[in-house]
Amino acid sequence: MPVIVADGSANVLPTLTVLAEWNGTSLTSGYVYIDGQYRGRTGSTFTVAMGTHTVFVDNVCWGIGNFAGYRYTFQYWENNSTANPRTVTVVEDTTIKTYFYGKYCPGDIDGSGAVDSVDLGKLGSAYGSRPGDSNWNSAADLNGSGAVNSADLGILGANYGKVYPDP
Ligand SMILES: [Ca+2]
Repeated sequence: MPVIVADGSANVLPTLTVLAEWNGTSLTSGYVYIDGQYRGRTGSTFTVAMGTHTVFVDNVCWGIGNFAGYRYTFQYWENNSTANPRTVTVVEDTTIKTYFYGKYCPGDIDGSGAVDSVDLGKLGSAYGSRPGDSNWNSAADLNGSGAVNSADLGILGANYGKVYPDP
């Protein structure tokens, strides 16, 4: 539903819903940026000004809940575009969808297939960050909590030395 602006004017803001999917399952752990600002997770609906916007979905995110340990990589949008960020013109309530590729590889921040010192370095660089921070790295948020902290270090430590061959 459109949202009435609470300033007494008759302006009505349209909404933009950003969905994500892997293998037919909706993904709610992707990080959505609209016009460069972090707005929230995939699967959410955001109000935007009428007009053209850039939408970026973080290239890597980790599953949450039943999908913990799955590293998701951006693939393409529903229109087959791989542009990320992409441009979307919103004149009415609009839904766009992105498709990710998922792989079970807990701790493998850089997607190399092994959990090693490179991953530890990346976690260290992003430690303490949240989306929007200059040192934020969604790939280092191993539990998809929206923060890189000791819980992520624990996951990395528990999986250190593991190797995940490509299927
Ligand atoms: Ca985390």
